[in-house]
This record gives sequence, C-alpha cells and structure tokens, in this order.
Amino acid sequence: MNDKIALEEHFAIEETLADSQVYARPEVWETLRSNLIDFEQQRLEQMDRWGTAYSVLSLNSPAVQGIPDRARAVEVSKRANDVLAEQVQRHPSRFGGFAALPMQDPDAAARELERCVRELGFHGFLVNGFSQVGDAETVMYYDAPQFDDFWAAAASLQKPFYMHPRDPLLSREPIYQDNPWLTGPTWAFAAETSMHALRLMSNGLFDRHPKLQMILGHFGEGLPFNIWRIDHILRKGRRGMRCEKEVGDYLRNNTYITTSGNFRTPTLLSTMLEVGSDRILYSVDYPFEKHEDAAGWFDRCEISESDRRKIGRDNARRLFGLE
Ligand code: GRE
Ligand code: ZN
Repeated sequence: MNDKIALEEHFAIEETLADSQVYARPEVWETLRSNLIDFEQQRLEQMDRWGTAYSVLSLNSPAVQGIPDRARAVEVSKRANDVLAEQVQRHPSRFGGFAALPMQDPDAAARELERCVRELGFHGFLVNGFSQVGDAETVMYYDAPQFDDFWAAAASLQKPFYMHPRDPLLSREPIYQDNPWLTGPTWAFAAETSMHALRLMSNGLFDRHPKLQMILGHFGEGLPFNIWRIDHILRKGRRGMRCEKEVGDYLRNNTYITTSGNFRTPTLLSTMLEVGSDRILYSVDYPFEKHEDAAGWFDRCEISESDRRKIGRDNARRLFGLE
C-alpha cells in the first residue's frame, strides 16, 4: 500500500535530543540521532520507499514533559513547535504536526495548543505521559482538577490528542530497580501509559467532553487485550470510580489505537475484534522503529483490502479532516 498515513513519527531539537540517547546502544545512537534531527533526507526517503505518503510528526520523549522548570518548558515547547511548523510549511503534502505542550503550566499549554492549531495548522497535540513540575520528583497526571480548563480548551478545538509513553521515575517505581531491561519500550512504557489512559477514562474526562478523542500507540498499550476483564471486575463493584460509563465504552468511542512499534497480526486481529477496524490507524514510530518492519508487515498481513485501506489511510483522513 503506497499512500499510507503514519502518526507516531518523531523528531528532536537540540534541547531534547539527549533524552533519546538512553534508549540506544552506542553503536546505533549516531544513526538514531541523525534520523531524529533530519526531516528532508532519510525521513522522506524512507517514507517514499515504504509507502507512507503523509506523516504526522511529534517531538521525542519525554522532552517537554521532563522539564520541571515551567518557564523553560514553555520556551522549549514553543521552539519545537516552530521548528515543526517550518517543516510542515515546506512540505504540506508530506508532513503534519502534533504540538508539544508545557503541561507544567496548564494555562500556557492551552494557549500554545490554540496557537499550534489556529496559526500553525497542527492536527492536535502529543503528550509524553506525566509532567515533572517544579522539581524532578513532583509529577502530575492530567486527570487532576487543575487541568479542567485545559481540557475544555482542548476539546473545543475538536482535534485529537496522542497519549505517548515515557518511563516512570525509577525513584518512585522500585519494581524496575536492577531490572533496566524491563524499562522503556520493553514493558514500562506500556504499563505507565495504559495506566495514565485508564486514569483519564475512569475519572470522567470523556463524560465531560464526549467528543474528545485520545490516540494510543503500540496497539493501545495492551488495553484491548484486558478490557473485558477491567469491566468484568468493575461491574462487581465500582470502588468510587468517577465516570459514568464502562471503561470499554471510552475505549470504543473516545480512543483510536495505532500499530506503532507493534507489528503483529494476532494482536491486530484481536484489536479489530475488540474495537473494530474503524478505530485502528497505521503508524511506524520512526526513527525508533523501521518503516521496513512496519510496512513489510502491514502491507501483507492477512486482513481484507477494505480493512487495510481503512487502517492504512482512510481512518486517519477522517480523523484529521484531510482531503
Ligand atoms: C518512542 O518515543 O516511541 C520511543 C522512545 C524510546 C525508545 C523507543 C521508542 O522514546 O519507541
Ligand atoms: Zn513513539
């Protein structure tokens, strides 16, 4: 399939580049580094070669979410969004943008999102999990009441947001200590990100904003596989849960799920059975993942051509209002 749309595709700026270095062995860092700061060479070549017509780009992780100083978080997000806007302007038919936001300052985040959508033409925002605020050990999750106005502003723009992984703070998660191989994309990303998504759902964010749409990568960070059990248990007792519907209702009505970094047919089929092929979107996770692996799998996996069109392109066109 040669006209795919991909939407978990990352770049870095000087100020955020080093955040990605811990995830690369020294011998692959040079390549990852050069791919993260490149827009017009390797990135477009790989898209052309493996049939991605359009990529929605976002900053690397944790980037702005890992900057405890509010003023600096605001400054770095603006710089990243300006760099991205310039590339989108140069290649409007190839690149779109998700805003990076300084969630450390919810008012500033709402204003920056407005600027990015109204003036820069971005498709929404991508946030790398919780934000560190004030000092490195203080964390904020976005179901907290101080984000109510931010979410109202975000919902009024009628654009989706991507809840993207970051690692938990090891100082607060002793279970990862001495087991570094289980951090990052192996497991910690999915555990952290699925939990944050569950907090948003079960604290009523989507009751307050029923049209708001969240995108989850990596086949929903495991949620489709566990959604029956989550609701099965909660039906026996809600234990103070602060939402009106079942968690599965938010997964089926307020969530889109991408294939980023998880190129596996049984997982795709299970997700199709759980949420339907209208809510699944092709993505790569470049440059952390290869177009070759994503497209080499997706273009040939055993689904109907009608589902391949939806997942590879048409669902994203509809979600972002692309012609
Ligand atoms: C990502 O942003 O998706 C990512 C990282 C680091 C390692 C792997 C990965 O930020 O997929
Ligand atoms: Zn990613």
